Amino acid sequence: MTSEFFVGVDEIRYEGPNSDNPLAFRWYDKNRLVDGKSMADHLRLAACYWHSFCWDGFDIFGDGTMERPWHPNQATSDSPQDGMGQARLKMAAAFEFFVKLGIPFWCFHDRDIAPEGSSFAETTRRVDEMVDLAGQYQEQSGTKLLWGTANLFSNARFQAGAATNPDPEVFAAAAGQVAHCLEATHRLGGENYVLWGGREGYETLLNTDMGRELDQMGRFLHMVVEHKYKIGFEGLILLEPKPFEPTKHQYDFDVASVHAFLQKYGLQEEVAVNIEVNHATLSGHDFAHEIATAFNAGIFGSIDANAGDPRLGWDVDRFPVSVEEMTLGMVEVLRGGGFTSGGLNFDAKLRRQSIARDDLFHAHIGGMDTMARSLLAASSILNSGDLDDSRDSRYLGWTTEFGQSILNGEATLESLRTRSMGAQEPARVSGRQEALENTVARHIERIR
Ligand code: XLS
Ligand code: NI
Ligand code: NI
Repeated sequence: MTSEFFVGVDEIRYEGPNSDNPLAFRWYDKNRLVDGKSMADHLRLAACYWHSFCWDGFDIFGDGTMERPWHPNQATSDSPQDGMGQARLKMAAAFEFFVKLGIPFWCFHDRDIAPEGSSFAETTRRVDEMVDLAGQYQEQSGTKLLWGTANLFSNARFQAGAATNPDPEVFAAAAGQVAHCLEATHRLGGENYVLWGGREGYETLLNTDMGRELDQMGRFLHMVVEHKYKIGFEGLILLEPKPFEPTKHQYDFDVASVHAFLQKYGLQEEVAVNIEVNHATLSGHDFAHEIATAFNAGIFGSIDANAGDPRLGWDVDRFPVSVEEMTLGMVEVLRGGGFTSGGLNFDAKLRRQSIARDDLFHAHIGGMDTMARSLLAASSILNSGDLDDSRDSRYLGWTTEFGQSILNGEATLESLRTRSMGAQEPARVSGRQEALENTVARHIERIR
């Protein structure tokens, strides 16, 4: 349709751990069977549109650094001068990238794929036009949509939130936008729909009625669920927790607070979570903890695979490189039964100085190999029983008649007091954390 953007990069292939080719996979071997399922089906990897194609490297201190010729400020005399032409050029580059990388899924915000028009009606026409084009690209390439989402945070109208805005007119604008984006996602066969509450939170209680705002958010989410059924969308509706940034107090702080919110508004059967690694870290939790919390609550959905920086307290969205951190996450994913409609989306961006066209490939190859190794290590750990056996033995007492009598309600505080009177001091046993850490390291070292 348009000329090649990533000139000089061919399709990325699996070459195995001994390959020195930097533009090849060393671990991501999509057809390799892991516990009877292909690696591709386990991981369900996705590339995101916003960081890779909409961001040109700008930060609060300076302009973009990257060559993104579809950006208005980079238009040359032979590139499209209008917003829609630029959007088409961007989409051509994006799908060229997805295909060359061989990544099975992509994700987008409505505003990533089409520039806003001067009215809601014009904006929706533009989104629709780009959705049609995306549909054609999906068909040609076989790339599928993991999820779509509405950007309810960039436009200045959302300065005080979208669903939680003090003004119902803004709520209405957000509702209209989500109705449209959910339909667009449905038309593209999207497997999930995500709501990240960008500005759903507050800065100060001096001007904020928290209870009222949460009620609004509960109502908004019910409307989303109602609309999902109305249009026959079968994917999951996912909330993406994040503790802060952009607002100081984000309502969807972490998985546990989202769960409490869903329970309060009767939505726990309808809505699940999209867990982002760096958001977990920012909330003071381990990534694996957030996954386990979601499975325990029955609301696990999908993952934004990225990484923070241990010394920076904001959402740096690096590509994941830590096999250890991701292995511990994948152990929980596999323990919980794996993904259904969710997957692993690289909500991750390049460093500002990574301005060569092939840097985008190196970043994703590293991320995909990291996730593949982590999957293999997690499967090896679980199959060996090394962790589960020692974990089970810690709880052995609960399987006895005595342990059961406590759980099934037979025992009372009173009866346990009586029992304690004659009992010996309970024997203490080692938690063996260091030994278990070494066990994990051994599995990571040995996978091939
Ligand atoms: C921002 C979020 C965002 C969502 C999609 O921190 O991670 O990128 O994933 O709106
Ligand atoms: Ni995210
Ligand atoms: Ni994020």
